[in-house]
Amino acid sequence: MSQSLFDQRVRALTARYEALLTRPNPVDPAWDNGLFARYTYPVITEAHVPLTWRYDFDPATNPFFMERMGVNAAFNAGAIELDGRILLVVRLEGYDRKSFFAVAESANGVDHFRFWDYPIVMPETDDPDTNIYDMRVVRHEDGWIYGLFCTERPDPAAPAGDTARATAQCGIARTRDLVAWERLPDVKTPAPQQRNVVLHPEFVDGHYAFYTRPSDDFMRVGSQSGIGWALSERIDGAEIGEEILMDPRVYHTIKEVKNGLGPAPCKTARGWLHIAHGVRDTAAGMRYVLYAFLTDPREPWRVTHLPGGHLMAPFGEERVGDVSNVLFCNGAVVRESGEMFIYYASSDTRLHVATTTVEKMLDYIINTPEDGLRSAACVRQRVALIERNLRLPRGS
Ligand code: M1P
Repeated sequence: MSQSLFDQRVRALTARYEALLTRPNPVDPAWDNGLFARYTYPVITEAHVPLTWRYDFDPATNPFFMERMGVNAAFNAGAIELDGRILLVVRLEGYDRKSFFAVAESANGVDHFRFWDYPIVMPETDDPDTNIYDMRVVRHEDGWIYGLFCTERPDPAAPAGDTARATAQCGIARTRDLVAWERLPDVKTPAPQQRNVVLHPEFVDGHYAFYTRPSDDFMRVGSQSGIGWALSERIDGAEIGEEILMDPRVYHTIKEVKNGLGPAPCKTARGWLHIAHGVRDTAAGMRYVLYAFLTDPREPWRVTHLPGGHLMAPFGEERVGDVSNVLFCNGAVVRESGEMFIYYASSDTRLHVATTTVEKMLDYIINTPEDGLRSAACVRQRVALIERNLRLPRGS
């Protein structure tokens, strides 16, 4: 390819990239449930990844200006507000299937997200990670910002020739600015595997407190029962003893097969507001939806309000992707105004935002009936609602 064709191609791709990054993201008019707004476009996709991370710009080594190192997906992001900007620690997955973290920044939290110059090079422990993903970013009252994430390695107990069996544990790193990260030892827990471990933002009885999701196996939680709660004296070499089961899996609900906490909970006047994911089995595979609940202000492991069913489920195009029928959330930001940004990924492929307020979320969580657990009980809840509505004076 001639130099001028090469330059033309660079200019065209750069222009297309800039148009994507500066595209406004209006509220999606197709969605209106009074609780949260969805937006027309995902906030981040693999196409938002800088061209310099994917292309070799040197005509001598890349004469056709072809993509050298593709990125397959951009999803499951941790989130934090820092100096008035919304920062996402996005899970990027290369064509090589390895996930890594990269920070993207936006002033308004719904569009114009732009990645920083380099992805995060996460330091390793003595036991190198094969894959790292799904960071929960937590500003702790000890002054540090922590990133808790899943570290995946081959299972040393796998039978010879089984190259797919993996183990999942919780990795921890801390930072002040999301640029320089200090890796701490992985959390030690009694369970064979852990994923979706989240650090509570405050000390509890002078201890660091963790939400856990113990599992017997990489994909299946087996005999383990749901979201747990546990304390550790230290964070540098955190070791969890007994886990209290705080939010169990329940037969024939949205969290029948497994569940896991999303972002660190946010403190409200009525208690700790949590977002989690629940998983059920279907003939087409597992379906992941998001749900919300409230826990006691002083005893954050004690659930006080748990609406039945999902808060969010895959909608429209969100249903389809690398792992279809999945919504997953590990990041949310609450601004001082009470505005809440829920960053959720669809089908392990792309990242979206939903916006609401803490006031609306509390109304939803406190006033939505709990799961009746049986068809008869659930239909009675609905009939009660209909009866109350029909007793109201009719509008003109
Ligand atoms: O593929 C859906 C999700 O599966 C896992 O979540 P969980 O451990 O709760 O099943 C994670 O690998 C997550 O990254 C992924 O989005």
